[in-house]
Amino acid sequence: MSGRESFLLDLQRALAAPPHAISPKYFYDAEGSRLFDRICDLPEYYPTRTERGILTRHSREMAEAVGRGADLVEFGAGSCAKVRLLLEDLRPRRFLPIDISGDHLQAAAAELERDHPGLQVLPVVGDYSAEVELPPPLPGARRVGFFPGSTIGNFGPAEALQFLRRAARLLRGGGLLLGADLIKDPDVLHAAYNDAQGVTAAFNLNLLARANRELGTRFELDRFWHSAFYNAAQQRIEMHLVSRERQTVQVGGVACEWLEGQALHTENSYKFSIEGLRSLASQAGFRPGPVWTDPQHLFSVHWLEAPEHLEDDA
Ligand code: AVJ
Repeated sequence: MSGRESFLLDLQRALAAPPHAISPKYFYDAEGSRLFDRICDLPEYYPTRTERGILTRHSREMAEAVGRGADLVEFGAGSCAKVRLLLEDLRPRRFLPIDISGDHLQAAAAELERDHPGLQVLPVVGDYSAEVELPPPLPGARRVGFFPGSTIGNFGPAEALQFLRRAARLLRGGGLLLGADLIKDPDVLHAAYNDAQGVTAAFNLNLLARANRELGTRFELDRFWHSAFYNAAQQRIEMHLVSRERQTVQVGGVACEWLEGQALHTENSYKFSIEGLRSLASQAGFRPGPVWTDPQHLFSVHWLEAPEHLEDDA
């Protein structure tokens, strides 16, 4: 099925019946990727800046844990900006960035290769939350995963466990360098997803703008508002698109009704405790190693070793 077809079917399904939820992967067309890059520069959005600080400050220790000359795979590489902070110390033999946003990825990979002659960069366009086909491993190199940005927080607990189980299998004999956002003052979280300039709102609403571009729908963006709040019981930020009024929108020949105040759930962003994340990783078959964090304990980066022989290798 093409990307367009799956977007259409998923959107129709989300609008037809509760729970009215759609995967956040649909945020990332070219425009959405551009908006996300702008989010990363916002004063309120601490995760990117904080993680970059951690990677910069501790790259040498990370290289010691991870080992040099790896066959490095990044899940959801986007602009490939973060791996740059590690390359000098990590010195991987090859870099395989995986991302769903094809054009964005190809451009970023080309730039990276230009800036690092000698590094082999092989972009893989695909959905890392599903099974992706990777080129065969480099003979003699350990496969190491890099999953920064707390993108793992987009998964619910069961899906996160499933993702980590697959990653442990894919990376056995190597490991995973994983960024995870930490549980903190809800006011800080709230501000990070409700920025003053409205970039996060535009990012959220871009889901409907993208439908207009790709699916020929006629969503009027000003008839919806961006809602983002911290759900403390579930330890996650939730984002929703809420209808300001009662309305009907045609989606691929299906009339979709919105009641006033009806919400389409577009994203979860789970927050973690260091211990909670280590225990999840252990359950998935990893051996949790060193953890690096910032002085304010806003964000964490974990080295998770994937043993050669997994216990639940079924
Ligand atoms: C890319 C999933 C880590 O959850 O913070 C940013 C996405 N959504 N602002 C996050 C996002 C709204 C981001 N992740």
